[in-house]
Amino acid sequence: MRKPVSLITGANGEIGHGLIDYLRRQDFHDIVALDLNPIDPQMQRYCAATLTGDILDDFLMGRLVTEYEIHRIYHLAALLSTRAEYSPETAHRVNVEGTLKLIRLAHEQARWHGHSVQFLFPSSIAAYGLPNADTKTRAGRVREIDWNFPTTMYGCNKLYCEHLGRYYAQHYRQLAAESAPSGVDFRALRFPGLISAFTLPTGGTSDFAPEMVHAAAQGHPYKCFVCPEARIPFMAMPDGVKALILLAEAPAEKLTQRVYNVGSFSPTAAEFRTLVIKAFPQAEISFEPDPPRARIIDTWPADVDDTPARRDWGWQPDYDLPRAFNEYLVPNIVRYYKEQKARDEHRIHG
Ligand code: AKB
Repeated sequence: MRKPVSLITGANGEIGHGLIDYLRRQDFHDIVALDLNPIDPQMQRYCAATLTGDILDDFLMGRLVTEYEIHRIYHLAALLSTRAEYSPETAHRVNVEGTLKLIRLAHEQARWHGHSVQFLFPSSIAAYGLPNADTKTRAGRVREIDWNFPTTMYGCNKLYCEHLGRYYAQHYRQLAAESAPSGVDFRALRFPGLISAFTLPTGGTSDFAPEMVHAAAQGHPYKCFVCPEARIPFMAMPDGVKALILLAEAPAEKLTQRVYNVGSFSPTAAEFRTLVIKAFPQAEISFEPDPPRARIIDTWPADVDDTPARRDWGWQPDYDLPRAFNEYLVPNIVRYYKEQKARDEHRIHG
């Protein structure tokens, strides 16, 4: 009798670190962690199994079906917005074809063990596309159905996968002689820019905020690639993990939609810089906008309306901007780099 497990793809990424750190404290499913790179040794101890491989590898997908009884999938593997612009076709393969392979895995698993498989999908504010700064300002807090005109390959990928998941959840093989539910319980969040105290982002356009605070904590000068007035929604990583768990645990009958906004705080880059300087007075932070990347940020909303998430499954962020800095980011980042410096010195001097 195989034990039910939760599969986490992209487990070595920013959300993966936070999610495994949360799940290890819960007596829920065993964790199977999958990533293109070896799983962080610090996290391996919390996982029943760790796999290194590519979600595009059909042989690996076959192994997952035969070796595990998967009841929940957190599909975190993706190429983020900036990286995806340098390799749009690769991004499509990973972000779309990879997601379809995981949805089909969920479908096959559901047929095998007879239970629906929850598929938690991190969509993004990149699914929105506002045409210019004035419209962005007037639009204010956008709803899920507003401005779904993404201008990045990553945003197009995320929006399409939202529809793919909704198709499997609600319309799968609708013309079949004996139409039966797919067994895929797809649930998606449109995450804002997530900021972790313990990991640095790679390849995102919202990375300017975490990059700024991590550079300041290390005493490195930072040239911000967006304009001072650039404003998008952000969230402290613990709230990102909280939203995933709350959505996963929400009774199906409470959900009125498959895709939810979740919001927390929406500072301008200049406001964020002010808080970083307050925490690290010696920080050298300048603005040197990179026009193409700055233009992407201008297409993302200034803020999101997360009323449906609050109404349907009790979403409520724990961290506003001051608390995110004072209680999460600054104390943890300072400790993280102090411990890293001690590790480096120990490695050099023994
Ligand atoms: C990115 O910047 O690409 C991501 C996102 C906002 O989804 N962090």
